[in-house]
Amino acid sequence: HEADAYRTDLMTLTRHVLNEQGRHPESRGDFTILLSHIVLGCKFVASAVNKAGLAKLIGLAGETNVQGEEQKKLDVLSNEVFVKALVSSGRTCVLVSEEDEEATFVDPKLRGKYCVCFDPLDGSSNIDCGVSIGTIFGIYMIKDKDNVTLEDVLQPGKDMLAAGYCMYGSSCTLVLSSGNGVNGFTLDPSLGEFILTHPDIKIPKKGKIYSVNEGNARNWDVPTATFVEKCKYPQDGSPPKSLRYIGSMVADVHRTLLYGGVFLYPADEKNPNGKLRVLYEVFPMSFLMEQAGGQSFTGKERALDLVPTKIHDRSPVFLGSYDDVEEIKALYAEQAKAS
Ligand code: P6P
Repeated sequence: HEADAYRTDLMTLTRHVLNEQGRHPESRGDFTILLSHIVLGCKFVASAVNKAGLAKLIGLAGETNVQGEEQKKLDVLSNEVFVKALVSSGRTCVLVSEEDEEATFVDPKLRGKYCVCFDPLDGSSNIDCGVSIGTIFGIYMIKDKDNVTLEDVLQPGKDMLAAGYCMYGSSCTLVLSSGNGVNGFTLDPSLGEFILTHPDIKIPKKGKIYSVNEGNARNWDVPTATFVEKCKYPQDGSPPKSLRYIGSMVADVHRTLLYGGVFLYPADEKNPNGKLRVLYEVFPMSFLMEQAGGQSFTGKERALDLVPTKIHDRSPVFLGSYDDVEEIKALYAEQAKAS
């Protein structure tokens, strides 16, 4: 009967979060309600993304649909869905979205105590060729509920309460941490529920994969160029590492988390702060990496120690297996000493 018990004892995301809430007896369940609204957004986007290819086929996505209305682009649609879900949760007060130039301050009547920074559909340029894309989010607690300002979303990443991503690929996988380790859930479309499939994810201490856009090699600084060279031509007789680069952050980070290795988006002469955004790409992924036993570095400091000055700030990022990032930190320390 063991097998039957397993099949009926489904650990859903909702149950898992309620269990986490149980760790905080004083909690009124606000965080649980907030997460349930984020999950609702993810389910909607998963369904829309899965239809995107079909929609394009029958002339819906990005063109006029049968009623002749201009069909919204998927990232615009996803952003609207998340903003509406987060506002209607009644648990948020400031929202930062990759799609919106300015932060959204929730109407005081609907305000809660959380700030959410998110990229509703990261990597959306990859939709048409079927490459996995995703939603990335990070959650802060506001500092003073009677005085809500932009400072509430310009906190260092180490003050994030929770972070996660939802990857829309061959299956829909939601990876989440609220500070007690990392758990992965897979959407069972027949139930409409996220089921715990990857409990307590830990990233391998060292990996055999490096993930970077080699097309930028001409502009790299010495430490990055040296690290990549060592991946290809190891000095210690170890086999060369494999290069895996999907070009969709959620997919590259998810592979790094499960298989180990290191993902790099370095600074270069063209982009002195790299390309990836601090609040809704670098911080959430760095939070998850640390919670899974890995680490994340900007070239100058621990990524989560960074204090953003503007909501769309960028930062270079080197994240993944603990030992691999240590190697990169040593190369940057050498450069700092030499300069
Ligand atoms: P590049 C996608 O456009 C994105 O924002 C991330 O998802 C991805 O990691 C990165 O940009 C890819 O950038 O310059 O290598 O195409």
